[in-house]
Amino acid sequence: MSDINTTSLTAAATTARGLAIDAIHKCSSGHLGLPLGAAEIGAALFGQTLRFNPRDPDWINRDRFLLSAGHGSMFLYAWLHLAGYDLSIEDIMNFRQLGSKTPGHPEYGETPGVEATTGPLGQGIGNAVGYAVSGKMAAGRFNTPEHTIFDHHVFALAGDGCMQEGVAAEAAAFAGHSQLDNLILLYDSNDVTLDAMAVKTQSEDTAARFAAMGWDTQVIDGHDIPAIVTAIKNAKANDNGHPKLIVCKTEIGRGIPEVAGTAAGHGEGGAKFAAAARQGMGLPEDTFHVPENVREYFDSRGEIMGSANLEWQNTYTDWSQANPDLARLLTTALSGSVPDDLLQQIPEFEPDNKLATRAAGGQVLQPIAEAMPMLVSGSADLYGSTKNYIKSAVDFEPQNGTPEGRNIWFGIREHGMGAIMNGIAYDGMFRASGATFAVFADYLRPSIRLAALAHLPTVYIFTHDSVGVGEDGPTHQPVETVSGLRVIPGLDVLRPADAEETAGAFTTALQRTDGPSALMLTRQGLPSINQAETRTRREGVQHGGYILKREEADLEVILLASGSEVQHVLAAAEQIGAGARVVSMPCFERFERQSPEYRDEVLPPGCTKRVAIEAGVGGLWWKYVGDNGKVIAIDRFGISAPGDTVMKELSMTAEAVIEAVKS
Ligand SMILES: Cc1ncc(C[n+]2csc(CCOP(=O)(O)OP(=O)(O)O)c2C)c(N)n1
Repeated sequence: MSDINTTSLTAAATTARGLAIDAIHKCSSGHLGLPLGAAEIGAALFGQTLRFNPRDPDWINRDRFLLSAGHGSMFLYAWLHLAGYDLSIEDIMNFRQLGSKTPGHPEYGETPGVEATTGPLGQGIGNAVGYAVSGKMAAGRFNTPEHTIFDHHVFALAGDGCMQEGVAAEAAAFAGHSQLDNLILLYDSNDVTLDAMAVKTQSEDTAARFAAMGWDTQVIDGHDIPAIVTAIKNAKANDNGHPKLIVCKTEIGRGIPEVAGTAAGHGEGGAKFAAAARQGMGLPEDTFHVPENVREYFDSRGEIMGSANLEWQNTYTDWSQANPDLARLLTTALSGSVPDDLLQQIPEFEPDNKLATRAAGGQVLQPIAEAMPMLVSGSADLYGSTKNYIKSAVDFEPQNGTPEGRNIWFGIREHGMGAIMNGIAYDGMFRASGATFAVFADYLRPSIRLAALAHLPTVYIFTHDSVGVGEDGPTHQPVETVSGLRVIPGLDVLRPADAEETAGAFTTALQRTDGPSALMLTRQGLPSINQAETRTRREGVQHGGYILKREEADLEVILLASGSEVQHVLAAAEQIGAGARVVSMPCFERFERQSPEYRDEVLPPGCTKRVAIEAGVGGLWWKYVGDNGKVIAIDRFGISAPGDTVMKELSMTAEAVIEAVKS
């Protein structure tokens, strides 16, 4: 215990409480409960046990810390400030203001030291599991018997809310099964949620639940700094195949007696007692005050961290000289660059193929996986259907000695998969892709939304993308899903029409590094669209929409479709005659990013006679067909019957297109 400076850490905890009170009082909003209740946890982490260098926030062997309970953002900002990150006292004063580095909930990319965008409860636990997966994979790939480049730990701080969420349970079960012993979850167990005392809604023994999932658990007094430090040190030292849960019993809102220990302590309610509380804690009159001794303490921590970083740097240099190929791979991975010639690496398909786009995707993935060694591909227990297994790689199974594996068996845990993929993506070394049936995309939608918000380049492989699924019936036939994904800002939704468009869609998605992409692929076979050159189809996808078949006379009508319905507009165009143009629209979002000139070239404003068809709800197509146009869509749930029958029954035919043009 002798190396713990309890006096300084206690002073730091009081200072952090003061910063939270002052920031939340100043802007009259925010959540005081956690920053006050978990102040000693912050001191034990940032003042003693976390390994990081505030001068190099991206140090790849730093311990990662995620505040899963993102509402307690002032906890994170106060400790990042004290620890010496580039977050000034003015930034703290600007808490929750326009353009500040201290937004309402932590946002990745806005603040140095913030490892994940959190706020939707439970996601941060899933993200931490993803970071731990990434850490295991990195250690498995890059450490050598002579040199250890990666041996960091991943921490998350979560409250009752995070622990109650299903996504946390999915991710935690995966972590226990996968033996992610590099993961340490601190549970701020204060028996209070937002509306009420936690006993109103929870009566489980959370530690026992985690123990049953294969975690090591400890229960400690979350205000006892030496006890927290000891628990964390034990957790770090134990590479025993078990992730660690430290249940920290705390009092919410500690320091404001009027609200402490009650639901009133959760939000900003306690701020009105700020003056008395500050006095009670022995804080000076000056607000936003950081005493000199606390500054000095963290300055000396900074020195220690700087030396640890330097020592690691020396190991890294030796390692990179001894392993130039590995070093090159790691540097390339961290740069995020993707081979320019990815598309050229994919062999052309036979022109008369009738592949389902999921099957084409499975073929396309193999050369891509060769060209992108850091790409990992998971599935929520549906590899047999989603076809995205990397054949040249083994499974990610630390429990069986293969942490270097690239196929991640997420189990039937779609939401967990989404949050874990985000964690892998935040870590910035591996490219994460994951698969399930399209109709279950909604199970991970909150994670997709966060990937889009945080600009993470995750790739979702959603197969069985329409009522063409057939016999499984309406429960398994997506109708609103494709459009539902299209309305998430920042997400590219790609719905290729044949095998060559699928090659274009995969490469387009993987070459995008500033946001997520969803690939919507068919269960059923589709004809190859030989009316257009292979290159036209492959590269057309990059533009989101393109002329698949140009009119041979004056332009009379434009027929638009995506995915499996493109065959029908092509067939209809043959019947309609020389004035028909066919436009394939695999990705609305990419089309919208093209120049106005390009868009007008594909969809000339002068031609208002337009018909679109899609096997799903039709609302979003109206912006492309306009008031004079027609949309053939499925604005209802599907039918239990063979896929061809359902498609015909619901007007997904060339005849319906011809009919619409005639009328
Ligand atoms: C998914 C989700 N649901 C609801 C909320 C709104 N919310 C924010 S904090 C909170 C209560 C959380 O309780 P707990 O984790 O115990 O936090 P504490 O009261 O200890 O600060 C709720 C319901 C949210 N942020 N995310």
